Amino acid sequence: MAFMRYRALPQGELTVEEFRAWLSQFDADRDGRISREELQHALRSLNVWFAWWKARGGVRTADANRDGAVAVDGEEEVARLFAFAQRHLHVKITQLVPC
Ligand SMILES: [Ca+2]
Repeated sequence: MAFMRYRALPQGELTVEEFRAWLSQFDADRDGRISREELQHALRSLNVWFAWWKARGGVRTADANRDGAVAVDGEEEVARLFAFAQRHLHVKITQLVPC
């Protein structure tokens, strides 16, 4: 794959929609789902340590329907991954569920 520059995760407090927009750029095969490999790229772009290990944990936590990936356009799986990011990546989130 060619070297790509990704949009950075916005600093400060994030909404779910901002998180989703950031996440969707890592959907390399455009199937609407973030696989473990794709999540690993996302975490690497944040210079997260142990990206492989955290990507595995993130998908495991967020994959509500157990299809092995996180649905980017689904409410539940993105919300779960968002909660995971908040706990493990020290990402600040304004609200978990958009009003
Ligand atoms: Ca994908």
